[in-house]
Amino acid sequence: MNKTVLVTGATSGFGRAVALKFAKNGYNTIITGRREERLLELKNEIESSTNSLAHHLTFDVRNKKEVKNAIVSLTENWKSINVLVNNAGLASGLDKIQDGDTEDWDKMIDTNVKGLLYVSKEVIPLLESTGNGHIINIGSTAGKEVYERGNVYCASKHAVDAISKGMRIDLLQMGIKVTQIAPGAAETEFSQVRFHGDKEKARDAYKGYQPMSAEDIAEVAYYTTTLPPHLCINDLVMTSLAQASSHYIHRKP
Ligand code: NDP
Ligand code: 8X3
Repeated sequence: MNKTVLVTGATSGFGRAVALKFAKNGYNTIITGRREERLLELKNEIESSTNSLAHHLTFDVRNKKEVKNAIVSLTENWKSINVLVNNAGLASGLDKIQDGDTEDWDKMIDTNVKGLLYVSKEVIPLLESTGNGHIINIGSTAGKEVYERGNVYCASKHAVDAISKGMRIDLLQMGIKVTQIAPGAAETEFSQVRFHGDKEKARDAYKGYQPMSAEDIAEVAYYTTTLPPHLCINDLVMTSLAQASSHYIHRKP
């Protein structure tokens, strides 16, 4: 029987690539996000290009009720989840703290921290029932170091770092693996969202070096699930060769 992965934020970037990677490797996928058209398109791509099934759930991770209703709506054949990839997230704005927009702050904290918690709360019982559950939380190098203007985004990803450690401790006796993947810069829609749709600023974020791709993150996320049952990668920081830390990116002129 196929295993099942639930991926949040599957309409774009890492989440989309992760869903496709797992589907290509025989997993049925539960794909989630707010943009339903994109979920339907991805479901179609998965089912036409792999032997796996896809089921989509459209909800906003910030809305506790929507999260609960979506997970409760799963039929029995989708209720045994082996892997949860908590990926949905965003940076909104890149301002000094004194210039920050409280709307941006709410979005980041509500999505990256509270959303991850709401989804985990509903899915953990389904993971436990499989006897071999695995949670992969997508953190960031921003959860390891703080950089200028990163303030609240960095705080939200530091929270993911702490929550991942807490989950690992609390879920120990349930035998659920918890892996945090903390990527550096990767080219997705991330910077367009961060700069509120300003495509030129988004492009500049990747100028002069080769960032990672969404497929790079998907490759590594899938790898962490291929280890023997007694092994768990707890925390994995990954960057492109051009990036040494949040502060050091080697850009060619
Ligand atoms: P994208 O903007 O390409 O994708 C973000 C995904 O998150 C989309 O599918 C979006 O779906 C979903 N999402 C955002 N807000 C919500 C919400 N309220 N409810 C449900 N889904 C939501 O960015 P990435 O793929 O790059 O980002 C994925 C994760 O990786 C994020 O957590 C990000 O912080 C993290 N990250 C990104 C890095 C990068 O450089 N790209 C580096 C390190 C970490 P929809 O809008 O349809 O709801
Ligand atoms: C995204 C990477 O460097 O913009 O988490 O914080 S960075």
